Amino acid sequence: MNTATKSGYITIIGRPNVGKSTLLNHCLDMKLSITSRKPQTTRHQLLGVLTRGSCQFMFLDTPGINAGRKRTGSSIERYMNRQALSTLNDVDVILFLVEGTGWRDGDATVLKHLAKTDLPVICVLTKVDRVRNKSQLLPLIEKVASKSKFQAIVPVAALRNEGLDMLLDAIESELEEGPHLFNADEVTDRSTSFLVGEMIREQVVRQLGAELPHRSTVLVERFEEAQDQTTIFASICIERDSQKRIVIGKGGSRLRSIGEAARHNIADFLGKSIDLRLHVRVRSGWTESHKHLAEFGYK
Ligand SMILES: Nc1nc2c(ncn2[C@@H]2O[C@H](COP(=O)(O)OP(=O)(O)OP(=O)(O)O)[C@@H](O)[C@H]2O)c(=O)[nH]1
Ligand SMILES: [Mg+2]
Repeated sequence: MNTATKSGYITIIGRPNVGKSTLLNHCLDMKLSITSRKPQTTRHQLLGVLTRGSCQFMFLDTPGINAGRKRTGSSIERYMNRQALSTLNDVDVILFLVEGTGWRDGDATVLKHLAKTDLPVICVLTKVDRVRNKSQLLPLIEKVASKSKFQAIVPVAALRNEGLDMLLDAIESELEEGPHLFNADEVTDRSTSFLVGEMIREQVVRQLGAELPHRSTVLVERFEEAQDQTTIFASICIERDSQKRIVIGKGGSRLRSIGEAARHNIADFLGKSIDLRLHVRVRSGWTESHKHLAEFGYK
């Protein structure tokens, strides 16, 4: 009998909004990473562990890589690119995500970074449920194949759980024998407080207009445990006083709606009743200040 186990780190890389976090969540069959229709939703590296039979997949979800912002970008944008690119030095397999609806300039930017490594790269064509005529995928597969050497090119529709087993098989065949580093029931190394903060930020990103989400962050201050309920105190931090009324909304309606949706997801995740006390605070210039970035966990 062959009792050898396999394990390895797999980074999920691609331009913003290509479907990285959704792919991670559907591979894990749980909502670990936050997602939205807006680009630049993910800000931090996030480990998600899947143990399937004798193989342990240690996925790293990453922020979308942006082009040409090295000098002009804000501190937070540079932080996000670093979070993604730094994974390229430390993994066994790279998943390079491209939308099944077509190749874009942003994909070429990401591919340039991949050219610097000689790790195995699997190209994942995402959201193929949006491609009505599947024969349209063939020209894209040919185009992608002509750009670089990929171990495999795998179409998936993560939202419908299509293509995921094939993808996992392709990854597994690239991984070497090795011990499992996590227990089978462990999913991440991130703290509850980090995950709770992300679930609140997800609603900020989803419920506020285009600009504000990038100018705000969430600070989880403390948990108070009672017998049948946990009270969580957290703040949404913004840059300017004038943004306060947008976050709070008419008669507090927006803040209530953000809090209610986040509370629901947090209660689901923790499997217990939650009271969420949400405040809005102004920290001017936090996206530019190294001190504030560090305080908010952007190290
Ligand atoms: N139709 C369809 N939509 C998808 C699929 N996968 C992701 N999406 C949608 O694409 C949008 C972006 O998904 P995310 O998973 O947040 O993308 P991301 O690459 O993590 O984005 P950033 O973190 O901002 O870089 C969301 O609205 C998802 O619901 C899919 O398989 N099919
Ligand atoms: Mg994401």
